[in-house]
Amino acid sequence: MAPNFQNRIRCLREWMEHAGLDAILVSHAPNILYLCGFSGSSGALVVGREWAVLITDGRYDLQARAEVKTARVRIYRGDPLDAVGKVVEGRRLRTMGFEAHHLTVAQRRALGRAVRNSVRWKQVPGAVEALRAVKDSFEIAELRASAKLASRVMEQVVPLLRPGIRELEVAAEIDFRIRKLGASGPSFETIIASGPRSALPHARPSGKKIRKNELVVLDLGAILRHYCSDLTRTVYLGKAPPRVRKMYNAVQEAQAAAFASIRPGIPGADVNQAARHVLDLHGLGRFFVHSLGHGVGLEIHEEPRLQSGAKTRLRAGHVVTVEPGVYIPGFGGIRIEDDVLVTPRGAEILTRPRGDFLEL
Ligand SMILES: [Mn+2]
Repeated sequence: MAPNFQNRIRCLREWMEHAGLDAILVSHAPNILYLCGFSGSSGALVVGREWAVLITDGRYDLQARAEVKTARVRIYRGDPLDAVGKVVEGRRLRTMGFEAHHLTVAQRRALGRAVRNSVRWKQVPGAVEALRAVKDSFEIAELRASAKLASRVMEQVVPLLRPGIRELEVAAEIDFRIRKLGASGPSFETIIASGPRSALPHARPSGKKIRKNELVVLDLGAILRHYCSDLTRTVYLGKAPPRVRKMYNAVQEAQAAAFASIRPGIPGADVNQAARHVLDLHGLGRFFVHSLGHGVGLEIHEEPRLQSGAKTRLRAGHVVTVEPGVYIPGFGGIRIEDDVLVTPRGAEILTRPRGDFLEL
C-alpha cells in the first residue's frame, strides 16, 4: 500500500473552497509530509486550486524529486519561505491562507513583504491537522506496525528490570531496541521513573538505581516509517503492598471505562470524564493530573484530544492514546497507556500486551 497524496490534496482543496481560499501556504513539516510525501526538514508547500509547488533548498533536490509526485518541486537557496513570493508571482490570488500555529511573527512579516500587497492573508489554524486526525487505511496499517514494534520493545525490556539497574541504562536498552527492530528512533524522550520519581509524570531517566519494592513507569514510543507510537506500563519490583495494588486496579479500571466509552460521535471530553469518574470514585481523582490522551500519527501529540473541554467528537479512523495515571507525591505513580483505533464498533487496542499488573 502507498499513501494517496492526490486524495489528501483533494480533501484540502475542498476545504479551501469552503474557506474561500485561492491558495494555502503549508509550512509545518508533518503537514507537508502528509500532503505530498516530502520528508526533508526545510520546505514550504503552496497549494492552489489547481496547482501545488513544493519549495526546498539544494540539499533536498534529489530527495524531493524522488519523494514528491503530486506537486512541482522548485529549488531555491536559503529559507523556503523567502521564495513563496516567486512561486505565486503572476498567479491571480486574492486570498491566501497560512498556518497561524506554525509561523513566527518575523516570518509572517517577511511573507507580507515577499508577496505582492493585493494578496489577502488569512490565518488557518489547524486545517491540515484536522484532515490528518482521521487516518486513511495506509496510515492505519503503519500505526498498527508502529504500535506492534513498541509493544515488542516493551516485552523485551521489562524482563531486564532488576534491582541495581539504573533508569538511564533501561532507557538506553529501549532506545537501542527501537532502532534494532527497524524504527528510525524514539517518538519522544523515553521515560523511566522509579520509586518516588514515578510520581513525576514526565520524568527524565536519571542515574538512579532501581531498587526492590519500587514502582517503575516505562513510557516509550517509536517512529516507524514516520508514524509514532506511545506505550506506558508500570511494574513493581517485588511483591506489591495492598495500597499499590489498589491504585493499580483503579487506574486499570479507569482505562477500561475509557475504552468502553469510545465510539464514533462521543466528544473527547466525555472519554476523559469516563476515566476520571472511576478515579474519583476511588478517591484518586485529584492525583490524575494530566489529560487522558491525545491523537497519535505523524506527530506524537496531535488531534483529537481526550481532555476536559475537548468538543471534537471521535470518528472512525481517529487513533488516540488512552493513558490514565495517578501520581502521589513522595509515594509514587502509576500510568497505563495504550494506543487505540476508533472503529465503527468502538475501540480497537493496537498496543500489547494487556496492561495487567506485573510484579517482578
Ligand atoms: Mn502519550
